[in-house]
Amino acid sequence: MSDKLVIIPTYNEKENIEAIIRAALSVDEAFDVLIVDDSSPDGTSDIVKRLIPEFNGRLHLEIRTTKDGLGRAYVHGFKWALANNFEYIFEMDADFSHNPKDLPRLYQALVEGADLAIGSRYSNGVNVVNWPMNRVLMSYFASKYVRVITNLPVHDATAGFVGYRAKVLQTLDLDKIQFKGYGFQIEMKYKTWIKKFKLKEVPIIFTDRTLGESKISSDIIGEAVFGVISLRLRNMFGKL
Ligand SMILES: Nc1nc2c(ncn2[C@@H]2O[C@H](COP(=O)(O)OP(=O)(O)OP(=O)(O)O)[C@@H](O)[C@H]2O)c(=O)[nH]1
Ligand SMILES: [Mg+2]
Repeated sequence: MSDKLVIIPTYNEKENIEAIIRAALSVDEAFDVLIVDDSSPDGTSDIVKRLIPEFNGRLHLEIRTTKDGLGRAYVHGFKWALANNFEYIFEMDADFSHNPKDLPRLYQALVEGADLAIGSRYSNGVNVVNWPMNRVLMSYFASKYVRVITNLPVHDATAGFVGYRAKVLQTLDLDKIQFKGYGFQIEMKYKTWIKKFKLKEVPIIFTDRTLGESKISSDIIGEAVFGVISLRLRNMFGKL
């Protein structure tokens, strides 16, 4: 087994799942892949099950019974990764917004001393392809907003293409991770930073999905907007 694991949460990704698995497992530095599927009604997990024998123990599947948000799916994946002794643990979407070919650069940042490597759209201008302008603006200003409220020294606070050293995930209290959607990405970075771990942004280009449907919703956005303020306040009062 490799010491590097890519966790991919899925909900109704039948159009993308086989191709993203093949792409992630064909990156040079052998990464294992864990799919965390929330019992997708479109049968995503059946496709994964069919592929498992082909990859000699490098492809793993965890199925959760209900759709419970990407944050919860990642926490499940993190616990699985720690229980299985992975040292380098990555988050990646199934929809090819994140290019699996960038995984080695995230990994390299961890090897060179970062505890959290962030695939960043905004460390070097705005590197987003095919997103409608309102999504780009919302995401860009969300990062600015997070920075103003929390001081978190990161240009892309909602980035979902990241890598952790295992010790970060061992240190954070995973059962206390509260947010389910975009807020989850902010919460993880903020908690990692206040524990004095080293964060490093690695520039990436983000491309909008071409297949399947987006799962973003207005309550996820609301959770993030108010959640950031509550994170800051709870930290001020020593409650994190
Ligand atoms: N297990 C699980 N995975 C989820 C859930 N919600 C989203 N995902 C997955 O998380 C990843 C990101 O979700 P997307 O729908 O692409 O969200 P997004 O990237 O904000 O939206 P788009 O940019 O419009 O695609 C994808 O791999 C989804 O299948 C969930 O509730 N449970
Ligand atoms: Mg997406």
